[in-house]
Amino acid sequence: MAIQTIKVPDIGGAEGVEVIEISVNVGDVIAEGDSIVVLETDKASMEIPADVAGKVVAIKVNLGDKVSQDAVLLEVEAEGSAAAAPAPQAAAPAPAPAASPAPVAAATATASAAGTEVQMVVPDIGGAEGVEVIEISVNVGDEVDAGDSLIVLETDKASMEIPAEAAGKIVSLAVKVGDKLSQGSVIGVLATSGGAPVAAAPAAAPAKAEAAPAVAAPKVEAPKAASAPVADVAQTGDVYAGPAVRKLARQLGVDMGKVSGTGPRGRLLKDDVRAYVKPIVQAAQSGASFGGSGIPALPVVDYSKFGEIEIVKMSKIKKLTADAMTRSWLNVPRITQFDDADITDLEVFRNSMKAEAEKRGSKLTPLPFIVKAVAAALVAEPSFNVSVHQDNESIVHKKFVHIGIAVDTPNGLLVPVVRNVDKKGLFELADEINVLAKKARDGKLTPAEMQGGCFTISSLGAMGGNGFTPMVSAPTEVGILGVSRAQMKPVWNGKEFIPRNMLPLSLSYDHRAVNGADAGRFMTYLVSVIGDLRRLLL
Ligand code: CAO
Repeated sequence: MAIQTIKVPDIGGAEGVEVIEISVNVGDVIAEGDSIVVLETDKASMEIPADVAGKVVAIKVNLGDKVSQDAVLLEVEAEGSAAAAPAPQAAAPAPAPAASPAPVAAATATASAAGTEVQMVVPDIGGAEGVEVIEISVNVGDEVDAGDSLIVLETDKASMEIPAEAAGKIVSLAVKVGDKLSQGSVIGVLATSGGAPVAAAPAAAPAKAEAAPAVAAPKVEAPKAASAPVADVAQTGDVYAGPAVRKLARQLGVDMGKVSGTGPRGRLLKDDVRAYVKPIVQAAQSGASFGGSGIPALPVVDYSKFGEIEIVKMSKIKKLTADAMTRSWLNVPRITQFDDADITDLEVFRNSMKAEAEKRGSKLTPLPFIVKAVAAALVAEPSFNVSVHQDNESIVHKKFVHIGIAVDTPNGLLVPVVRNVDKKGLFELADEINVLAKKARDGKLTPAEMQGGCFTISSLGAMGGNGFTPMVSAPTEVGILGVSRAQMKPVWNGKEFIPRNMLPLSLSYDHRAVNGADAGRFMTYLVSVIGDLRRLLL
């Protein structure tokens, strides 16, 4: 078996660079290009890749050692090398693996001044082409100092920050995460604050680039000038991590900002990322529903211990409803307000219209009246016809009035949406509700017929009850009106109690979007319209 050594390659002339991570153990089988150790200066960290595949038989450095070019890092029993002569590269200064383009310290963004605005471009990055943008460290409008990181690029083996060459304000950005950049690619425009940028000036950085041929050897010791780019920098924003750790975090979808680093000076290690992910995976595998908000899972219960049971699968609609309700419950701070509407006159009018309705084939229940009154209230109180925007910083104001009607079906709850209710008459609404309710019960509603609602009405009036607290259909709707069973009640008119037909209403709303005063106005207006339909004409 031929034992080969892996040495520190050309690291741009840096001397006494600290070993901060040893990524392999004795006995590990490594492939060419695998990261074996991580070295770090005060400005940059770099992974040293294996230039030989095989089994690690000895590790020749310890954490904290200071190494320079040609220092021996590992001894490897090279793959398939039983009878082979020692590979020449084992003794020679380690050449760079072709697969890992060099993160080369190079000139910072060159700029062409146009007044005080300069274009920021990718400097010489050692000939690497199509290097991925993994982070954008600034936003348009940000003030930056010379040397502040603008973006982070990453190859398979290295990441590098591209710093601003001058202080100023970011005017525009021309790149996004995932873009592939090469030398000269435009990053954006900077309005420099201190006159012309110093881009063309620093000789140190270009010189560094020239000194480093486009091979895989990582370069360190970025020039100290403010405009100097930094090769393989590990500190990005608040996260201090090497490229392999960043890659692992990205693959697992981990937000590195949430992981505590246990490496030297708080550096994030692969083990830190794994330790963060492990309990989440374990909780998911145990069948627990583990919400992003850290909601404790419900305990598993064996109901058969208490008596005979039968387990029946939920219908698809019931499962979707369960998910939607849980989402709403967890995301929407819901308030429910109660009131009674006097429908005595409405009922007199409705009964007077029954014969006419029957003649035209319509069924006139109290529901179309309530739908029409809700539409009028949404128009009169536009602060209620809104949704919280997904950016959680804006409110969506709707210029249309579409109302969902909760329909009980054998398969579960469905909510078809009646569009442009404010523009429709009572008979038209009654007919449309009947058609949609029938389609719902027959399982014939299309997805489009259940989308776009501003508000829902859930009528349990035919079944009974004094009131309930309906759930808001999040995120698209802001409120829902629960309608319970109308009853004759004694109402004080200032002189005496008189019998009135009172309809209990429960208004639930998303308190992120609507405040109590708006809801109070909405409910008062709604009750007044239901109580006196002539108000619809005002
Ligand atoms: N008080 C007293 N009686 C009422 C009433 C109320 N609030 N609402 C309806 N009624 C009466 C109707 O007038 C009708 O009586 P008549 O035939 O004598 O006129 C009877 O109850 C039956 O009405 P209906 O249910 O056929 O019609 P509707 O227009 O009231 O409701 C629909 C239609 C589709 C909403 C309803 O059938 C339905 O599915 N409701 C269930 C909604 C639901 O499941 N909500 C819970 C969702 S969870 O938030």
